[in-house]
Amino acid sequence: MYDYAKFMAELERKNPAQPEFIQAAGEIIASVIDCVNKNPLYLKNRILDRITEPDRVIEFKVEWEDDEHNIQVNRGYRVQFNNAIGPYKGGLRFHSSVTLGTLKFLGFEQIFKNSLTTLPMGGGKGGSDFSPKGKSDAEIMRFCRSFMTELQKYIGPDTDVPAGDVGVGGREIGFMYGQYKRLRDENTGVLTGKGIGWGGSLIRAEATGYGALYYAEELLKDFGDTIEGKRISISGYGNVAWGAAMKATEMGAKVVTISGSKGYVLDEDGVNTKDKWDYMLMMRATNSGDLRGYAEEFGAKFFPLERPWNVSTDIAMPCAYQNELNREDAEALIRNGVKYVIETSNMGCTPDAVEAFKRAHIPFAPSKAANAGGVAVSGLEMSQNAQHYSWSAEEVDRKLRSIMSSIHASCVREGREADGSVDYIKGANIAGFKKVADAMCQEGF
Ligand code: 2IT
Repeated sequence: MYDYAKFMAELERKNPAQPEFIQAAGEIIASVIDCVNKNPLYLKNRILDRITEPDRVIEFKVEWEDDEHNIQVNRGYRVQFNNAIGPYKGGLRFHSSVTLGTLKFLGFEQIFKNSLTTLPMGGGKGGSDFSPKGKSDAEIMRFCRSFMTELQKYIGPDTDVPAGDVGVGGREIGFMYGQYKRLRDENTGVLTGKGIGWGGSLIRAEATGYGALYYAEELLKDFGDTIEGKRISISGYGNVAWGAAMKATEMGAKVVTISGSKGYVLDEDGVNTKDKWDYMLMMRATNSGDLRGYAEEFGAKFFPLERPWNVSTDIAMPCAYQNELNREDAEALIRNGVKYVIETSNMGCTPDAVEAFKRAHIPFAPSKAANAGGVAVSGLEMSQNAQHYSWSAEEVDRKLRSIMSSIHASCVREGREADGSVDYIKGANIAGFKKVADAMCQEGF
């Protein structure tokens, strides 16, 4: 039998100074421990000990030259966490705050998220402490080339398929894919999020944001409610926030906030026109994080150095970073009448924020379910590459919608409580976990 406190104390001892990994593992283990303790096969297979240890962690040096001809040194990583149900799959994050602990938390979450998508993908994550902020295109290219020169030794279309995450979009994927081909001469689609003209999938760029709205639509249905007419606050301005703003608008909701590292914008007219969405894409390309220009251009209000959680809203959708919404923010949202929280950034809410929403009976969609649309369409990109074929936007979108609805159904099936209510967090964790744990038992050690 596993004892939660004892197991977590031992995990912390083995993984010092990795608080985000401990937080992510703690949340999942809390959800699944009863199910594990009731299953003799899981106990005999020591599933919790095995699943919390990455298969492999690769750490390497990335040397590159900046525009002033100075040599720069960064650290690169790939965490190949678990391949029980398919090749390692997960994004690369380039951000100054990246540490091994960050990537272990993201890789661990990715195992269960990928399992929920219904597609055969294992869990992995990688990245670097390289900050693309303020770098020229030429500098980003030199960095990406150097990063891939080392990473290519460890990845492959049936082994490990990286993609984008914070700081890694179409441009970075292009530079890395180009270098992979230069070194290996293979057109096997070893990265996802590629350009449409060279092996990418339609709807991949939009998929995380679209998928979050499809999931939200299903969750609201559980309460006899719809997205139409809702006021939504979003944080972030990148790829995820962009896709979410477009789909929310299409569904008849109004997105009133977006945010960057310098503050947030309150746009009472709604982030609802092509010009505004294109502005977000332009901001992403320059990695500036400063939305003052948006406020000036579109006549919105800018709140320097604040987060958007004081604004009254029906649906809150954190779309930026882990732990970006804390207990105080949750209490402000609750005071201002928030009805639903769709956590769209990976582990966007702190545990005490999640607890506050739970106490207030606010339905909460966890990120590993709500944001799984991105990696799901990455999986569909792999399928298209393997067939040397590409599907229409409508076909990909239809598959994405059906995957999000099946993820929601799994969360409800495994998260139903005795009183009839649904704990979507528990549901997502148990549903994602069981498939991987069963595979590990069947495949032996
Ligand atoms: O957090 C995520 O699911 C992603 N960054 C997408 C990963 C992927 O392989 O598309």
